[in-house]
Amino acid sequence: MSSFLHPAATGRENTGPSRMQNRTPSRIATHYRAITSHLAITPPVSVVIPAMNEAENLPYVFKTLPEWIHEVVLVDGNSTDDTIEVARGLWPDVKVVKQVGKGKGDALISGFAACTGDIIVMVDADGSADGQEIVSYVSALVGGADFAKGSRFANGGGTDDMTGIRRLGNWALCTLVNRKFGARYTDLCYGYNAFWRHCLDKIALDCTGFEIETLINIRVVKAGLKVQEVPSHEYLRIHGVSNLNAVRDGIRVLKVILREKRVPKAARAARRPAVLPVGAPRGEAS
Ligand SMILES: Nc1nc2c(ncn2[C@@H]2O[C@H](COP(=O)(O)OP(=O)(O)OP(=O)(O)O)[C@@H](O)[C@H]2O)c(=O)[nH]1
Ligand SMILES: [Mg+2]
Repeated sequence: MSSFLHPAATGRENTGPSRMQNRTPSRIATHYRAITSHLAITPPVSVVIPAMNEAENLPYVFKTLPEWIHEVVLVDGNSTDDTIEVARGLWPDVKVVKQVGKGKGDALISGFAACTGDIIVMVDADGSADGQEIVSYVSALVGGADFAKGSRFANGGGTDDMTGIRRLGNWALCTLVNRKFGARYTDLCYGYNAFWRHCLDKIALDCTGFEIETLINIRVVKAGLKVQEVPSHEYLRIHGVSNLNAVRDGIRVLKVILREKRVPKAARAARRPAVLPVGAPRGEAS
């Protein structure tokens, strides 16, 4: 099988818009609809895509998104390319949140606050995630999990996009989280995950950078939520360069792990949640 996803047509000639015109969210929210030949669901599914200068990759990303999803929320990190225009050309009713702060964590927190679906899926915009896998995440959630955690190292998962040093760092940090928090994770720093929206109240996210996935993974365990790992394949970023710095961001992840071990549950519960209620997004949505 090819390691690359294939691009959708770009811009105005894309076939996506006409395909999307038949979607009516109110019908989606109250009726069962088939997402595979063997599964029909009622909960609306929101897909949150953090994107910073990903115009060239978006056609690959949107092409793989299933047509039954309720909404796409794209959080733009002050892109200097045509990220927003390309997104609107590919998915006309995309909700664009213009990020006020900085960092992937900040972007995701803003995007989660803007979601109206009951299920939220996080998908990177660099072409490394295959939207066809969303059905596996949703299946895990409707099957009883609170949090469907993507894993490149679970049976059936894989990665084309990990250097030796990153693999080692991810393994070491994952082992540390498992030891310190009693988790049984096979992967830690991976951006493809999904959860029921009500989880946000229990994990009160408050970070700005790439440590966001680690923070989520730790907080769901601390909150006693039911986690199911979903095997996932990470493809190569298609265009552009990574925003992640293995050493700098690895240290940030380590700091979060150590901080979370120190913070007692009660102190965290007393904190003001960084995720605002629906209808009060931190970014500017349009
Ligand atoms: N809105 C926003 N998106 C961001 C920011 N930083 C990263 N992203 C997005 O987050 C996603 C993941 O970032 P990447 O740079 O691919 O980092 P990564 O996937 O952890 O690392 P690689 O495996 O090297 O690709 C991409 O869709 C980025 O565009 C940010 O500050 N703001
Ligand atoms: Mg990436």
